[in-house]
Amino acid sequence: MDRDHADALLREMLRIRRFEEKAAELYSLGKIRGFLHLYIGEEAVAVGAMQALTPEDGVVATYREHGQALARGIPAGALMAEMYGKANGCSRGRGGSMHFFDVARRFYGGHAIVGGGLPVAVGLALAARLQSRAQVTACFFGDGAVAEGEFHESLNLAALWKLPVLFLCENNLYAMGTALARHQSQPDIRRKADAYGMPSDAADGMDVVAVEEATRRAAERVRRGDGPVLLELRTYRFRAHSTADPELYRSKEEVAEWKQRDPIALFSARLQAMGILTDADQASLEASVGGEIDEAVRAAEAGPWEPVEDLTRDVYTGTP
Ligand SMILES: Cc1ncc(C[n+]2csc(CCOP(=O)(O)OP(=O)(O)O)c2C)c(N)n1
Ligand SMILES: [Mg+2]
Repeated sequence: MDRDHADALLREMLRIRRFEEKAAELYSLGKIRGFLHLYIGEEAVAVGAMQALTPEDGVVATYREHGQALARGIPAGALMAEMYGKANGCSRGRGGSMHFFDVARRFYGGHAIVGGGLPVAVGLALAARLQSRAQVTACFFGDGAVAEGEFHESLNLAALWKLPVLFLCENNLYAMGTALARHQSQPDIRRKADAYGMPSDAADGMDVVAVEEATRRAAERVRRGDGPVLLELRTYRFRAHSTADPELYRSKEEVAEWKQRDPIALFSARLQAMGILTDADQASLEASVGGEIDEAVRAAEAGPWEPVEDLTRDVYTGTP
């Protein structure tokens, strides 16, 4: 493996991990409020998949989107400030953790409604087609979203119209407290694409290289103009669903077993074994990522609150 690329993958995963650990700490201090869905354990999915996308491609994600936003290049300070509700946040402090948005980077949310991003992605792909723009729209969604009508409607239309959508299912086995096998008659998610005549694939979501390879293959296919592809990435979240979750639906042993396959630890061990990462490299990477996160917190702390006079700006109200 090319050393620079390996470094970049490891750095991106570490940035997400440290950013979220800090966010959890700030949440317990009351600096961040509302919901906070951590991606810890799933970093290889966002980082691996993002390698296959160009800046022209669109990205749609869920409320568990800190990883995608960071990997897409939205500055950590703009994300931290968003979670503080500050005006220098990427959504001007109006969205918070679940609603990151950045038009310039073609990052179209952050969607709090389960499955809500799927029709948006299909619409973006249709717009790209109508405007003759070569653009793939990558749509991340959870295993819980496959139970939603929007999932089926979106796959159907995208396949029927051969739209350039890359459907990326982050299958972490649970939708809040509901295990996949408790809500799906067919728990093999990729097979759902068969009903729409859509090609599909699956990859180990704890292995950043496997995710990158599978996403590159799928994205190339979409780019050729053959229509959408469904790619299932099998992963696991190490933390609770959100901030208030006693985790009674899974055993500590199961969580511990998955932690043996921590995507960051796995990848750095692999690089060490290949002789392209030393302990000193890892320490300097940690220091540089730590500095970036500290800087992000400073930006959030120093950021301005939106002036009260602006609070009704962009608020949609119907006329009675
Ligand atoms: C339409 C809708 N129904 C229910 C909820 C409440 N809810 C929030 S997250 C969630 C679980 C979704 O699980 P999954 O899609 O697997 O994503 P994960 O949280 O595992 O990343 C549910 C049911 C919601 N936000 N939207
Ligand atoms: Mg899930």
